Amino acid sequence: MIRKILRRVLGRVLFGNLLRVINYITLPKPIKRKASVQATIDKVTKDLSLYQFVTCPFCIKVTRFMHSNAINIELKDTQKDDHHKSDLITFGGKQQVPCLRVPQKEQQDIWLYESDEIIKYLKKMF
Ligand SMILES: N[C@@H](CCC(=O)N[C@@H](CS)C(=O)NCC(=O)O)C(=O)O
Repeated sequence: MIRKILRRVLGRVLFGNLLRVINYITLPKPIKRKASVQATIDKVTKDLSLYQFVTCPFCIKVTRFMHSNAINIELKDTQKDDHHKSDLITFGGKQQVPCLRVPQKEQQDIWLYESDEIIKYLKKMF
């Protein structure tokens, strides 16, 4: 039983880290925009945050998309920081990552789960 759990956990850690390395060495170059256009986009994304952790394949999918499209969003690592993890559970509703937090001026923040939905949202935004 313990062996089984150990094997599963170790497998996940190894797979996650392998994916992380492959992602790092195959990262495409980000698109280059005019400085003024990039500044406008940065202004829009300045208050957004992505709850994630580095060995999560679904998070890598989203951060990779952000990287290639030069979308700068603050990353909040839920494995390294317990505050981020508890915020995600308390306000977002579940521990699942990736989750994009979109602050709203006069309403409750949007906590957007599901990597495909996050990418769709970012594509629509730009
Ligand atoms: N369908 C989701 C899957 C996300 C997912 O399974 N994330 C894992 C980490 S790789 C997770 O947060 N698991 C913990 C949980 O679901 O509570 C997506 O595409 O974002």
